[in-house]
Amino acid sequence: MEIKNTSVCVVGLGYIGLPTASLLGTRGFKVVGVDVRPEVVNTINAGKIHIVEPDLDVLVKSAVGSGNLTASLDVVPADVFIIAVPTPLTGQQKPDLSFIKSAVEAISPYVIAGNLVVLESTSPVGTTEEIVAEMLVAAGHAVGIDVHLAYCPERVLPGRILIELVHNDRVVGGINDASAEAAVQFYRLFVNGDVYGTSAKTAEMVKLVENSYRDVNIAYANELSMIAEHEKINAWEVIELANRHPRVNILNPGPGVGGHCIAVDPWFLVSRNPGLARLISTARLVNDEKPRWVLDQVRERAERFKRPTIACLGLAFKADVDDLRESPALDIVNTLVDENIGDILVCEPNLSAHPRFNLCILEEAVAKADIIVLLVDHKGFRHITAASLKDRVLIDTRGIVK
Ligand code: SAJ
Repeated sequence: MEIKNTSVCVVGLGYIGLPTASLLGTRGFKVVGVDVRPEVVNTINAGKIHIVEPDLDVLVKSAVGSGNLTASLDVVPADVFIIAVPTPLTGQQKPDLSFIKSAVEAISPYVIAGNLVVLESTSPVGTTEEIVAEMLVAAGHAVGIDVHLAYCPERVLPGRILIELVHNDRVVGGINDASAEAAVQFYRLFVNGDVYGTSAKTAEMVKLVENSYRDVNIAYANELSMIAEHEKINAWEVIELANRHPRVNILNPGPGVGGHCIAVDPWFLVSRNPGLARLISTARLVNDEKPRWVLDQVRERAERFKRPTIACLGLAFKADVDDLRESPALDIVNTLVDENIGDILVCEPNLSAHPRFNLCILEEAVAKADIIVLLVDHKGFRHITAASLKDRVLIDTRGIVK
């Protein structure tokens, strides 16, 4: 396989599909990106982007400008098909695989002998074999014989997607050895990290295990922070001192776990293995409960005032991004406003406006507040000192105010 002779069809132009399609385009592959949303297709064909990610605008402009990337509503024939569609959760914490099924249906008429099909969407263990392969076989394709099929999870961190897309190691799982080998060869064409071949089921589980590992470790930190508060000691000091031990590395407590990955993926393991994934499901519950605990802290402080002004610092799901998806900070601020327990001021330096809240600058929020609830450890908040807050009540969910 050579870059200049290889055409790629990327299905799904979201947080993973678009960076992948544009990276491949700038590397010289002929890429067609497919999305069901006409506005996304039009935006990309105009060389612009619909999501916020550092440097993605430049990459898309360059890929589209070179003629190597076009966006389309329809699938086209290609040598390699990459499926990068969302796998959200249903209300019952079960994976919704309908987008994967639609994507497989869409590519199936265009798949021919010699093609490589790769699923990148985060998926429950077994999806590549039990859903993708079965659907392609039912459509008459000789999967594993003359159509290679593999699972290759993305592992990029929002905010660093373009760097990590190239530099992270990749795990590529084939439905058989020939498929794994074909997919490894493909990823080696544009990834600088190491590319490891394995089985599809192993690669699926690797992805889920990485995010569950982080979720369990954050849950541990969150649980410690609640115990420490009960004992009236500083959780961050406890963690900092415990982390001086050579084999201890505790993560940071926060107001809960947000984003569309760590708060979601562990459920994929739990839903197939409910009796076995006990630690993983408990960690999910601990992290999901944390915003409620923070709200109790705020309510308890608010009772000391007739009608307090409460400044909420940060809305995003984590530091230095503008992404509000599954954000515990947003959840907390929404509840405070719903409950009308005071006058709520909101400061989110990464957003210019919000449909529900009038955003204000940090200085104004701090000056007017009786209670300050620090929810996100954005760069712009890291210089805040306890001394500068005078007699205001502080609830620092991230432990950054010294
Ligand atoms: N958080 C804490 N304490 C910590 C670390 C994180 O409360 O010590 C919170 C954050 O504030 C945030 C949430 O956890 O609300 C998740 O943030 P994150 O930075 O840990 O992860 P994501 O969701 O942005 O990206 C993760 C990454 N996975 C791992 O680090 C194992 C990324 O590599 C994955 O590609 C991504 O999920 C994904 O798409 O699956």
